[in-house]
Amino acid sequence: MIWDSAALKEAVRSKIGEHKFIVVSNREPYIHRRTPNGIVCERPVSGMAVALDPVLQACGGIWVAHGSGEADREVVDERSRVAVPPGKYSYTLRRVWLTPEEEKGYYYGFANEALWPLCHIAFTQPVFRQADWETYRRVNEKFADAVLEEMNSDTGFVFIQDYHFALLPRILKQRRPELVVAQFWHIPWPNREAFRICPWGEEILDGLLGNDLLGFHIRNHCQNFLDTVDRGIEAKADYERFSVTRGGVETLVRPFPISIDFALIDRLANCQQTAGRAEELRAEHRLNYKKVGIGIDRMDYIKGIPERLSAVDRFFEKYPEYRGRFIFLQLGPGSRTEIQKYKEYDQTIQNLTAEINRKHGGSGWEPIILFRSHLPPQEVVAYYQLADLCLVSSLHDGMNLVAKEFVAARSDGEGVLVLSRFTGAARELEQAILVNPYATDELADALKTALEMPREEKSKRMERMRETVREYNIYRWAGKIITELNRRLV
Ligand code: GDG
Repeated sequence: MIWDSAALKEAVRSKIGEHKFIVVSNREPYIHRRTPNGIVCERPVSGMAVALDPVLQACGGIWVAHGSGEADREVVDERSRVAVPPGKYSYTLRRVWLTPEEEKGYYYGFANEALWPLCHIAFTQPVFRQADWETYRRVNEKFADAVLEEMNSDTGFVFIQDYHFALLPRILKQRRPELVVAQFWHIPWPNREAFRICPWGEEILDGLLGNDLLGFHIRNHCQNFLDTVDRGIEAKADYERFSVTRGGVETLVRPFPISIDFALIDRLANCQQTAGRAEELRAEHRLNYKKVGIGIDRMDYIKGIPERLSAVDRFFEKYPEYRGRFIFLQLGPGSRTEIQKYKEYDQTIQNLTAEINRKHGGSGWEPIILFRSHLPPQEVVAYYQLADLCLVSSLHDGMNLVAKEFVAARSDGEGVLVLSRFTGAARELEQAILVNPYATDELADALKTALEMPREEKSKRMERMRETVREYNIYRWAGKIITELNRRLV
């Protein structure tokens, strides 16, 4: 059976039934912004929002999230609630308001300067500030208040997203032990040696063990979590059942590889508008008669962007016959620019691009085009379509949705995926050219292999990967989690 939106809705109806279903995430599924034409409601581009929106629409649940849009306060009622999606009104978005200090300490500080580098082995040292930790704790309490207010005296499920809320499950369980609480951790879980440096490691583990179900992308992250718990806190890890028991209560630890809406991207890729836009982009960037490689990422140090640019540099050194014949496009928006490390990273990428373009470019041709802005979703697909290869060179990545989107956008069987071994996606997309992003020569050679791969082989590999992503799609991800949660309730 291939999971789709209808199958997911059916699963929700039969498994969640009369129980309340509350999703918690930092990022909201709908954002209200002011424009010269009045307030508009936008959808942030996020795989998680795409997956969970139909679940909430099917069961009329509640989504609790940080109200971060500049017009968010203008559209809510006195309880900070707004009905969404606009015009359809199937569920409630409950916004939680944070002060700039709270956002700084909880989001930029502890979540993104401590937990993010701690969980990714990308050799960026985490910053552990006592004040950030205290703010993180306070904000987790604040979200708990909002969730419990929404739950009222009902029974139900709370499904928490990500590393912004490591303490929330325990707080919820302390106040309402009968609730079924699950969490999905969208980033890797490191090995226990790496995790040991966190000054508040025990509190974080205890917080997470408030969950009935804790999900990671891959089995290896689950195993790392079990190891960390086994040595780091008074609890019993069961490697057979993949669970942890603390204080007599069990937390199931399971892999649920996240994915994309394959059918949606496939449809977008095959519509004429997208093909037209791809042609326009080819002309705008002067890509005609050239081979094209692309990378699309938030500018984040885990994505290995300088490493990939160095490989492009090495590629032209080793294979100068490609000068003037190959262009690499690095796309995607800036990210977390309030954090110094990210500002420096962005500067490094700009400098490196300029240096490589100076070194190899000439006669109206530059080897790298760096285009740092937020693209409309259809344009992302148009870029996937015009590329001969897509390069994902993350130093470490929980899953990486770009790799799966590229595959979904290539029903033409053309296009080669060059994929870092250190992504969760590499476990499923075995027919990609798998690479070590730290090995510059290996990466440079992979570019050549991709560009010279015979058509038949390209299309065979692509078809296998497309089958995988078609089946293991985002609806399956959500459906499997809901099925597991339901077992806990009955
Ligand atoms: C975290 C984990 C895990 C990028 N630029 C634009 C744009 N994008 C879209 C891509 C893709 C998404 O952003 C990025 O997803 P990733 O999975 O690659 O990366 P993270 O943001 O780091 O996500 C990751 C994920 O959570 C889900 O669990 O896979 O491992 O780090 O969808 O297409 N979209 C648009 N314009 C852009 O300029 N519209």
